[in-house]
Amino acid sequence: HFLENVINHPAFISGECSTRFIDTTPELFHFPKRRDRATRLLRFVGDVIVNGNDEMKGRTLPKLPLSASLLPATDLAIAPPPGSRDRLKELGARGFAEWMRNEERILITDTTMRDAHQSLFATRMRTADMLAIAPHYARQLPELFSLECWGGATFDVAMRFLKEDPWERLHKLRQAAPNILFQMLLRASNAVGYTNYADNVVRQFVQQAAKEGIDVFRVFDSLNWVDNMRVAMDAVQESGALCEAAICYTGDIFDSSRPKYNLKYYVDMAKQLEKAGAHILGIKDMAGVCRPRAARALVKALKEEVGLPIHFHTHDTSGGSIASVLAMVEAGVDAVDGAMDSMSGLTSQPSLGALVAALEGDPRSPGFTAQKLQPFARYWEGVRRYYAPFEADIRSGTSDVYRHEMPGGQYTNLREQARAMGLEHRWDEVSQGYADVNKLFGDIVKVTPSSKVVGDMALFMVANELTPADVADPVKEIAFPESVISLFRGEMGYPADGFPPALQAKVLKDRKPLPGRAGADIPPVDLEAARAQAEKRVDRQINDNDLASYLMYPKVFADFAEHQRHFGDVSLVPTPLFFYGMSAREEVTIEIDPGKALIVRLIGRTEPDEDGMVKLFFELNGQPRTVRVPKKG
Ligand code: 3PY
Ligand code: ZN
Repeated sequence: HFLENVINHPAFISGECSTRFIDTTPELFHFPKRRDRATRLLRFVGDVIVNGNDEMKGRTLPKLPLSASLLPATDLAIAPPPGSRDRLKELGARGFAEWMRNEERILITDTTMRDAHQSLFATRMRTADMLAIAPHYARQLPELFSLECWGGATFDVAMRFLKEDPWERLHKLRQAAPNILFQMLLRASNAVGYTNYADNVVRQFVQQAAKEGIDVFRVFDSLNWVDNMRVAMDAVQESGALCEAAICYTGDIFDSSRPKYNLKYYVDMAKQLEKAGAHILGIKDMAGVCRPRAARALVKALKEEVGLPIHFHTHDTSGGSIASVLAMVEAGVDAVDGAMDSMSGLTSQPSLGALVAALEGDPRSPGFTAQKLQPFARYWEGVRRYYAPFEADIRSGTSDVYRHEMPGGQYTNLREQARAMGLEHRWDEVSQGYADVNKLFGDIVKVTPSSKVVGDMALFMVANELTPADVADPVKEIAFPESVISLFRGEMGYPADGFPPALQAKVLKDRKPLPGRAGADIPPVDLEAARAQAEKRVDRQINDNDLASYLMYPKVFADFAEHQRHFGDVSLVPTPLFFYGMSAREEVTIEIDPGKALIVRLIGRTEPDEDGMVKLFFELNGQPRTVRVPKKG
């Protein structure tokens, strides 16, 4: 290819090339993309075969080989019918919200591609598994309100652990399902990160996400502080997308021992969000603690006091969430979240099949039958098996969640953190610690990132054998984790009633808390300077999506870019091959473009030579290829 490039180059043909021609003509090194891609992907596959996927270190592998999951039978040659996204385009955001309020059908969000896997298997679901089924959703389930498929922890995990580009995921899904609203979870000033960003970084992020196809932004603040939501909410409204501003539900409105989270607290917050321009009001019950009686009372009060359509999100951690959803439906909620049966329950959302079946024949039925969901549930069941090593070892729901209030989306991730610290066998202490820390911190709203801080502190206490009394003791020296210092400094905002002053003083020592909103204090980032810095770091030009990734997670983005340079776009590799490699004589197809496939067959391998290199013999689309891989460790 190099020689071909040289002899075809116009400078070479015209004889204008000097002896430095090769040094000064970088395009000579641009080889046909496909071969380059194949080489890099084979290098990746070879590495997994020889060294295993880093992600699987120390985990129990499922029984191999895993069979491919069965897709629904859909005629993909037929164009998708109009769906909720077409309605948004027709009516605009306000008109759409008005339509929602007037619609008798209950509107349904499927969270399978975001919160369900975040909550069940530590956010590890890969793009390939979503992309395969997306065109089936577009054709068979156009009645859905939305697909929650982006944001929350998926952004970070995609780059950090799965080595794939979250923007590419969004872009490809958008092409595959153009008619259904795409919904993301946005942590307001924390965007998709764990601490407040500069206001202009939050704005840039929202603009890019809307441009790439997000239609509904569920915006929340981890301490329910509306002032900290305004920048993100304004940016969403400017983009033309639907701004769903959420109240995070904590405690129990009927628990008189915790009066700060009473009905008035939520109604007041909802009114503030309405005033701030929300199109939809979200009730985000991230831990799944909103019981049916509270659900009914809450929707009734909110319907009386605010004019927005209401969208309920909960988790099934207790096992009782479907009762809360049905109570809300009866009380007049407009939209609810659920997950496909095989991706529901436990710390995930309640089952959509059960919900739809419960409403069959009801005036509020969503407009499709539970039966229609079965092929989707079957597909996801097969996919879920690929990720078995990431699942928490839990057999049932637990109503203990009413005590610890751990968000469903955090549960498996915190267990992962505990595992990484060698503390998984002390999980009971960690969950008790979580409840204790909440009390120490003044009974706060716990959702990312405040929940992450509570989790960090609980792990810290277990690892260091600290009791709540030790933490509160003003004379006992404690080197608090960074995230705890950051929380008490107000870097993630403040709860309505502030933090307990004695503990705040102990945590901060001589540091001063921020006087107001962190975003007002953080100077705007010079975006072009950041772009130049990122380009230098990854040694290539970057686009606006890359810039947003870099601004969120500079190191994670740089590491991911390095992986990509070496191994190519590994999101294309089928999940069983990605995690578990392949055995001799096995044949796997990697679809690198629609209709373009690499058929990879492993013929054999050598033992490591004296330099530790293993030779792997493949057949790639029938042609022999050898890959040399260093054996690690
Ligand atoms: C997230 O922010 O990732 C959450 O899922 C919060 O519930
Ligand atoms: Zn959730």
